[in-house]
Amino acid sequence: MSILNDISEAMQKGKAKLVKQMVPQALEEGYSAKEILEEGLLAGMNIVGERFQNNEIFVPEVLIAARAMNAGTEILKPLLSGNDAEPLGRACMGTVKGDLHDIGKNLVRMMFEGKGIEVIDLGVDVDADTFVQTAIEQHCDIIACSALLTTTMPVMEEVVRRASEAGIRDKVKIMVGGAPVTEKFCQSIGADCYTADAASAAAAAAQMLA
Ligand code: B1M
Repeated sequence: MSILNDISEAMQKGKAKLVKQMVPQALEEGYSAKEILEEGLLAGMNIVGERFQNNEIFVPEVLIAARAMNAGTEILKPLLSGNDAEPLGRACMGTVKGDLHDIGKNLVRMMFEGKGIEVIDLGVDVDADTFVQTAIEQHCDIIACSALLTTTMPVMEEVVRRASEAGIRDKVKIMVGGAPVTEKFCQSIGADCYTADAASAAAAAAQMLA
């Protein structure tokens, strides 16, 4: 069994300390940060998601697994994001109102920073006005919204509407993403860009700013 499986299992069990020990070990064994993220941590989180959906585990277990996941991604952060790129532009980013999921948003942030895009991280449970006011006050080129719940996706439409009402719609690109979000949804609400994962979100953002 590879250390990536061990990382996946430790993450699923919420063993943050073990994950913290094994991630550097996997790097020493020659696995790349991307392999550790995708085949270790994200693979583990997919299994957690399935078990959660099947009512085999419940919110507390998912929460400690999420903490273990964050412990691992913190170690990988400098490797995934790099730090020598020239600033390309500025984005404000958050998980929308009513939604507390932030693992995906944090990955998107890391990838944006890796492309040299400054990120103002608004955290979770962010309302439409906060996105728009921050974009105005901090001169952001991009508003990036993440949603993991079907019930919170409509906040993204509100962000687009509030940006139009505030007169900044032609100055700011609005990006949307998260597991339930689709290209069709993005188009239906008049946002500018949907991507399925963090790396393509950063690539698309960099392209829009170039
Ligand atoms: Co919740 N949860 N959760 N949860 N949770 C889901 C999302 C769910 C699908 C589980 C399930 O039933 N199978 C389900 C949503 C159902 C739905 O709406 N369709 C669900 C539910 C129901 C809930 C609660 C309502 C449960 C309850 O209380 N009864 C509750 C809601 C709380 C709230 O937000 N108000 C809840 C709570 C939680 C925890 C707090 C326990 C925890 C979150 C901890 C945290 O984030 N700090 C949690 C977790 C961990 C999950 C699962 C298991 C994993 C989510 C995750 O982090 N995935 C999830 C099941 C699943 O997804 N399989 C589930 C890994 C992460 C890297 O992926 O965020 O999708 P993701 O990000 C991806 C892409 O989507 C993309 O990039 C990333 C990959 O590169 N991406 C973007 C994300 N944002 C982007 C933005 C972009 C572009 C791409 O541009 C701007």
